[in-house]
Amino acid sequence: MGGATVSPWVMSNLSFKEETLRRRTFAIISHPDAGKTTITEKILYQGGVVREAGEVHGKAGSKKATSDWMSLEQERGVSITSSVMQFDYHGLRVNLLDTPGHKDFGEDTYRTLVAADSAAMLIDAAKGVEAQTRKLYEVCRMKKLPIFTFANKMDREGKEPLEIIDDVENTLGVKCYPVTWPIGMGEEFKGLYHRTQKKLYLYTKGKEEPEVVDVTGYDDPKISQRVGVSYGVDLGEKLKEDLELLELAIGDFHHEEFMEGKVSPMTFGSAKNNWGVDLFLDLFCEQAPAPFPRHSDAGEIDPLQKDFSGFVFKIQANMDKKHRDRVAFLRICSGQFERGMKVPPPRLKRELRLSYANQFLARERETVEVAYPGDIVGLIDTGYFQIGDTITSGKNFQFDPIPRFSPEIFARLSIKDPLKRKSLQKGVGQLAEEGTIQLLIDPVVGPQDPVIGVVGELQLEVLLFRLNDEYKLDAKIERMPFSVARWPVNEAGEPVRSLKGGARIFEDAEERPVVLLEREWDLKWLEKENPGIKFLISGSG
Ligand SMILES: Nc1nc2c(ncn2[C@@H]2O[C@H](COP(=O)(O)OP(=O)(O)OP(=O)(O)O)[C@@H](O)[C@H]2O)c(=O)[nH]1
Ligand SMILES: [Mg+2]
Repeated sequence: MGGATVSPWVMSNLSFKEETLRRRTFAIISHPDAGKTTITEKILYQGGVVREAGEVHGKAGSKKATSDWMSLEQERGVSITSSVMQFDYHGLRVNLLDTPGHKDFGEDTYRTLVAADSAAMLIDAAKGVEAQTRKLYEVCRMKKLPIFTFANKMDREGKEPLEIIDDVENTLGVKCYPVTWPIGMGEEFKGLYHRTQKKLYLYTKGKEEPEVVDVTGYDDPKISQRVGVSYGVDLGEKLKEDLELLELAIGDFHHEEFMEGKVSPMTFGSAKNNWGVDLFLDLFCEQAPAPFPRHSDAGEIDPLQKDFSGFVFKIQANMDKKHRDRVAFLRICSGQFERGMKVPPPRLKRELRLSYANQFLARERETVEVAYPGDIVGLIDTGYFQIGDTITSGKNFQFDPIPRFSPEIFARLSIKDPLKRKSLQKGVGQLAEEGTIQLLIDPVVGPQDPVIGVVGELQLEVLLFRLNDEYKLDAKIERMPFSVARWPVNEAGEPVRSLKGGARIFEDAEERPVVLLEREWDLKWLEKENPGIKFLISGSG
């Protein structure tokens, strides 16, 4: 781990309102490998949180990325689960969420986006807008999240900057507003021109700190002298041509258009070399919104209202293998959170005291005394909370439900040693509470060989790895031929336990009946055979 040493968590003299208004909570999204974890590391480094930025694909013994804390993530250099980090920057308290790009972990990424107030979209300059970026962008659009764009990997040969902008505009339908502009690319990447500051940032290989040069504008002849010629092209002239075209094509920047998701402020750089990351962060600090009102079944909830409220968007088992604890991640939406405060717990009659709350730096944690809207705290949880739970200190209401994905891949888990069956059930049960795998019981076999449903193939791999790593269980999986799971309910919404047509009925962890089917087509048939019965895509509606 990159040495999380500097604590951002100090008591301040600011008022509740001032504290709330200085919160900025954002998620980094993109297709796998665009560089999310790498830029997260560099941002934490800029924020003074880690002294040395880790490397994502660290060889044994070298630095590891702070936000990829699971052992499988560190081994493979792939993010599997999203990670929460806090730091102070330019007087703002930033909550940063690194997300996995792979579609098999998409559910985790979608939920994390619900907890953010804005998003940063990374584009690999060589690849342009990739499939998963497009999907995640659409989720941001639906959630009305303002989006920043960072075109990464300028140290590699890639598309021309105007081409990248065209790609973003055509594929995603959002206008780009570049604040910096790259000069050269790949081996010949010289630096960035900052359009509003009228400054050149010149980078040298092996050095993070740029040389900063004041210029009169993009047409300053000084630029050509400094950046020279590459492959017979005068890079200063090229900058002038690019920006002349750009100035014609884009109008002025309006903050409202950004907030409405019509324009995405954009910067360029190389996360790996830490080039342009500070300029991105400065732009973020200038433009990113403070927490805004959140929609609920009791109307809009203003962050500045005094009653405390928040929702659980993520549950993580075994963050600390030694303590086997479960952490419920709570996004605070209104009011002040205080350690030890009493709240009526969801679903239970008894009051619940929120005693053990932590702020996180990926896995590193620190006890929280107070937290404000926009903050994300981890509640050490013994099983009270579920994903989507709203927690309030005032009158009861529910924030909008968090979408669930329906599993499409099913397998039976077994373990050779009969003495370990109980631990297998327990382990799988705990991991299933995270909500990324669905635990099902075959009524014929009973709980001993649990059936699991997942959205993506890689989740099966992660499950086996974690059972081994976190529970020392060497489980085997046997694939089952199903691809569809549905929760049958009658018109009153009550679970239905017998169906016409001989479908296989299993039970989920809450003992609700679930039908598993081989094909989507079987579902149509089942619906015809059982009129009046609704087949829901998840147990929670
Ligand atoms: N050349 C170059 N490589 C980069 C840059 N940024 C990231 N990389 C490399 O790209 C690879 C993927 O980076 P990650 O940060 O793990 O990507 P990610 O988006 O977090 O990937 P997932 O979490 O799996 O979705 C790593 O090998 C990085 O070293 C860059 O600016 N230039
Ligand atoms: Mg990553």
